[in-house]
Amino acid sequence: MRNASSTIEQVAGRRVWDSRGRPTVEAEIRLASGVVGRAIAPAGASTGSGEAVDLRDGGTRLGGYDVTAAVRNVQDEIAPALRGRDVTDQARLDQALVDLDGTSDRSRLGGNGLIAVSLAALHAAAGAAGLPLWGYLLGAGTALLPLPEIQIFGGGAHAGRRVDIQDFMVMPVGASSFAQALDWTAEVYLAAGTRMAQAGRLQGVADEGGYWPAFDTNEEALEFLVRAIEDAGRAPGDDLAISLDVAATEFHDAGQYHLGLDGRAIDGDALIELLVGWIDRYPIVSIEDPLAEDDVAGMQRFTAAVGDRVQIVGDDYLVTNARRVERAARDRACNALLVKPNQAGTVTETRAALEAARAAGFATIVSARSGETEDVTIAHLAVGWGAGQLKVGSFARSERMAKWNEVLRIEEALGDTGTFAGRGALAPPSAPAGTGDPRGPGRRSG
Ligand code: 2PG
Ligand code: MG
Repeated sequence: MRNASSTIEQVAGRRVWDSRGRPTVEAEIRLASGVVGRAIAPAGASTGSGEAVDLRDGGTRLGGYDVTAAVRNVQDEIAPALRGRDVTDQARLDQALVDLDGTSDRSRLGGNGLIAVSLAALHAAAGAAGLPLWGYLLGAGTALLPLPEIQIFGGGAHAGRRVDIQDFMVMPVGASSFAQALDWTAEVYLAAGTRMAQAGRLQGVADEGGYWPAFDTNEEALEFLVRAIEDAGRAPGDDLAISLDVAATEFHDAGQYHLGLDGRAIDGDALIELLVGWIDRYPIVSIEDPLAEDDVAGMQRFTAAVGDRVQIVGDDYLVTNARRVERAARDRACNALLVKPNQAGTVTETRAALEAARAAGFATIVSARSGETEDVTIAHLAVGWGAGQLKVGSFARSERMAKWNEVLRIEEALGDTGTFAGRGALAPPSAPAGTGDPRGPGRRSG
């Protein structure tokens, strides 16, 4: 017999607003017991072509970004299909959503509505169990607090293409707790802002709260980042390392990579050479989407060149898809997965991609989108699934800080029973002797 307390009584959709001032979908699920689960869909700007797609109204109103049809679909189609179902059976619930949509890219009902409903169901299930979401997902497992990946300069599609590289980030690999990792990051963010101001280049922030990248070259941003870490009294590479999201799909066209800032177009091999040069000269531990999403041969060459010393993350390339992860593992085309629930479309598909990554020996990074809200679900997923790493954007703006702060609360609740993932969360798991440790060679003088 069905457990009445976990039976879905009502599913509601509502239009709310995201961090770019665009409409997005919130879903709310009420159980027979009165427990309510709620979640809001985020939205990307540099999206992979294989992602579940958001349903937007189009036209001229609100730039075409309105979501009235997606909200209506939650109310009119999804709600009746879920009413009376057991919320604790997430896999069946998600399958019902996928079947109801009927498309491979979730374009009929809208990936935005689907992920909001799927995550709301997960929240309701945790609520029915009387547990915080992270605890519901973790069960009896040991809790791992994620190594944060935090943007200091935002570029690419998040900053009007002011610089080509999308995210210049730090990872506090030497910190001994999540709280300390944030302390160090706060000092670096402050130092970077001061340095930008002194150089007359402080022009506000990009979409994810990182400083607007008023640089003359892509590499200058790396220089500034290393200096900001030093200004904060920290050791680049040992305390805080650098990570990049190249988001190369965004500036790729017909086999050429167009570096707008440097005023030249280069082929994949030249881009690899450029990136490997940076890895040699700067304390870079992680590079995301170094080549375009369909440049598998390039990803393979890059992984063969540096996959034993840096983490190579597939975002647009893998789009949180288990089959793509399996293929990438066979192809040796990267060694880590960026996990974005709204790329997959449902919680179950997201989890499947994470499991596929784990089975392949890949590292995993739960990630926010550039369009976000106060929703903190990903903080819970990162801990509950033991992902090891969490990418949220910068250290400013409350849609970002809400997630960092939520992990602080979780860390406090865990007390001695939680372990900070630290440097060990990065791929590759162990660098071969002779090539140094996974943080790479560090910054060379001269
Ligand atoms: C990414 C994300 C977050 P977007 O590319 O990793 O930085 O950006 O949400 O625009 O895809
Ligand atoms: Mg990315």
